[in-house]
Amino acid sequence: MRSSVNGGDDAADGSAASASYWWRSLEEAMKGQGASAQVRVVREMERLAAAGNDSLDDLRHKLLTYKAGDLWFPTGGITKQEMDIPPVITILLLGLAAAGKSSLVDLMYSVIGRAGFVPFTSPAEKDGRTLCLEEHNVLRSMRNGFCVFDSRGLDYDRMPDGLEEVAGWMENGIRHRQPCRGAEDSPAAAAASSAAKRFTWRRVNCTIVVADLYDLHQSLLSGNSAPLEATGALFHYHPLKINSSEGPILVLTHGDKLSPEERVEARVKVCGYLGVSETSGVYDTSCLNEYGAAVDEMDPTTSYAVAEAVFRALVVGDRSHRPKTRIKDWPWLALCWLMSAMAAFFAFLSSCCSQLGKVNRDYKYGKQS
Ligand SMILES: Nc1nc2c(ncn2[C@@H]2O[C@H](COP(=O)(O)OP(=O)(O)OP(=O)(O)O)[C@@H](O)[C@H]2O)c(=O)[nH]1
Ligand SMILES: [Mg+2]
Repeated sequence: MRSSVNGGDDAADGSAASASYWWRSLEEAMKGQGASAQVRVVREMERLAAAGNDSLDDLRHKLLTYKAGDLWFPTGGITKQEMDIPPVITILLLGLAAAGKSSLVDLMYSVIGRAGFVPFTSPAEKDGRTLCLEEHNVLRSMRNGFCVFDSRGLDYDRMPDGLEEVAGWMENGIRHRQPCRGAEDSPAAAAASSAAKRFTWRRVNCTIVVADLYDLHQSLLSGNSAPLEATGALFHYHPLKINSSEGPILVLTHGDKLSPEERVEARVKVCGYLGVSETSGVYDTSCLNEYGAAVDEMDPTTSYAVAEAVFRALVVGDRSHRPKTRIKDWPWLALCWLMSAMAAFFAFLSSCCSQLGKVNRDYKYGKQS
C-alpha cells in the first residue's frame, strides 16, 4: 500500500492542494504511546511540515546568500584567515544504483533553485544510469557558495570495487564529467572524459548517502540482507568520515511506495541497523508522489527536508576545513620527508645485505659439500 499524499487539514481547506502529510493518519493510533522511536519520527515530520510552511523562504535565502566558510566557527585558537577554505563547498551524493541520487538533484533544482519540473540530470544511457560525476549548481545562482555532485550508484555485486572508487574520490578530489567505473565502455563516457580535463578539481567537504527505503524495507521483510549490508558498508565507510565525529547525512527515497506504517517502521529499523538517530541527520524525501508525478515546492515538508539536508551538509562541510600550511611549517615537512626517505633507503640497504649474506652462505656450504 502506498502513502496517501493529499491529506491533512491544509488539503481539506484547499490552501495547499498538493501538500503531503502522509504520516498524519498515524497520529491518532500513536496517541498515548509515549516517546517511542515511531512517535519521534512522526513528530519530526510535523516539525518539517511546520518549518516548511513558516520558514522555507528563510532557509532558501540562507542557501542563496551562503559563501564558503560562513558556517565555520573558531575552534582550537585558529582564525578564519588561517584556514584553508575553498571558494566552493562540495557535497557528494553517493548510494547504490537506482537509489534516486539524480532524482534528488532534480528535486533540489526544483525546490531550492525554483526551476519547476525541468530535469537537470542527464543519464546518457537507455537504462537511465548516470555515467560520470556531474557537478550541479542547484541554486542556479551566479554566486554559488556550494555545488552538489551526482555520482553513479554502486552495484551490490561489485561493492569492493565501488568502495575503492569512492575512497579515491575522497582522497584525490572529484571533477565535473569525470567518468565512473562500470561506464568506461560507453561512448558518452569517453566523450565526457575528454571534456573533464578542463574542469576544476574539488575536494569533497561533505557526503550525502541516498538510500532506497522501499528496497531496504523489502530486504528486511525477505531476509535478503544484501541491500541493507551494502548500504551499511557505504554509510560507515571510513573515507567518508570528514572528521572524527561527522559521518554522512542519510536521505531516504522511495518512501511513497510504502504505507505510512511501513514507512515509519522501515525508517526506524534502517536507522537502528546503521546505528544513527532516526530523527537527526536523516531525511525522508520522496522524489515522486503516489501518482508518479515529481514532487515540487508545493510540498512544504519535502521541500524543507531537502533544503535542510543541504544546509546541514554545509555545516558539516564548513567543519571539514584544515589549517593552511604555513611557510614556517615547510622546513619541518622537508625534514619529515628526508627522514622517511632515509628510513626507506636503510630498509632497502638492510634487505640487500641480508640477501647478499644468504647468497654467500649458500655458496660457502655448496662448496664444502
Ligand atoms: N517512487 C519513487 N521513485 C523514485 C524516487 N526517486 C527516484 N525514483 C525513480 O527511481 C528510478 C531511479 O532513479 P535515479 O534518480 O535515476 O537513481 P540514481 O541513484 O541516480 O541511479 P544511478 O544513476 O544508476 O546510480 C527512476 O525511475 C526514478 O524516477 C522516489 O522517491 N519515489
Ligand atoms: Mg543517477
